[in-house]
Amino acid sequence: MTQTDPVLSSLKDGVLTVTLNRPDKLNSFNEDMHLALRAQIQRAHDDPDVRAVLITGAGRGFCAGQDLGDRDPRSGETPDLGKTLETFYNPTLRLMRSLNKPIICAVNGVAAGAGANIALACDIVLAAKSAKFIQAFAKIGLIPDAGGSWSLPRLIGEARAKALALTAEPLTAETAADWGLIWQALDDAELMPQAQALAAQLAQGPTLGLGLTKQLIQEAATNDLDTQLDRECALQRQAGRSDDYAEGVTAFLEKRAPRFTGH
Ligand code: LHQ
Repeated sequence: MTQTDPVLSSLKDGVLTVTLNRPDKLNSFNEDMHLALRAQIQRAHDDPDVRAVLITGAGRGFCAGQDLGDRDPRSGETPDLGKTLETFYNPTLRLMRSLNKPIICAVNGVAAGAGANIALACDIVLAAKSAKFIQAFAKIGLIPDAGGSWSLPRLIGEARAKALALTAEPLTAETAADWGLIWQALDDAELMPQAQALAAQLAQGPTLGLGLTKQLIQEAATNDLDTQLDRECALQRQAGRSDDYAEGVTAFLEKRAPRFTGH
């Protein structure tokens, strides 16, 4: 791994930290960064030692979306942006969503376009108070992608989602937290320590149960109550057979801290 790798990664105490690393371009996505990010999410799927993922950005930005210099319209070529989504964004979004481990996002600076929506696809989003979320698409004639047209109205309702997407107005981290778009806005100096502490806490948690919890809450977006109650039965049955359930209850009865293994 070198300083010029498009994504930096490290695995420590169960936390896979993934840093988008094109700071000169505010970590906007080129093909190499897309593939490198996806490889890290795939690693989180495959490696049992990974029990939580923390995504952040290098430098002053989190991610400014697609690298707009990558495909210059002045070349005269008609782009197929649908293909870009199918090839690059959508597989990564699906991998993040289906990962049965928590993904924490530490939004260290501006998150624009697909960069904002990649952040919102994470399970718990913390942001520095100086960070802004911008649905920048309308400024260049595009529509919200990277899952944003789905997540925005679900997180903050249609009225706010439409206004953000149609105006491309920047939203401060504090307002994003007030609206329920993200979990917390933190003082800039507190962002990484708190994000790392949260990731470490989750990585020591009952990973199987946490993964089932993530899955169940996601399924609720499309299930009716009856279906969801049935799903709770099925997944609680599974959680109840885990080593971590036995350990959690035993630790409670013995008045000590649990030692979860993730199984
Ligand atoms: C950038 C970028 C960038 C390249 C800053 N690209 N260089 C699109 C197309 C294809 C398929 C599917 O999906 C998508 C989805 C999308 O993501 S569309 C939305 C793309 N993103 C944007 O429209 C945001 C463009 N960036 C901005 O509006 C500003 O840079 C923001 C508001 C993010 C930050 O503003 P500032 O803090 O004032 O920074 P800056 O503009 O000075 O940027 C710093 C450098 O980063 C600068 O380079 P330079 O060499 O001049 O120092 C920018 O050119 C570069 N940069 N975003 N997306």
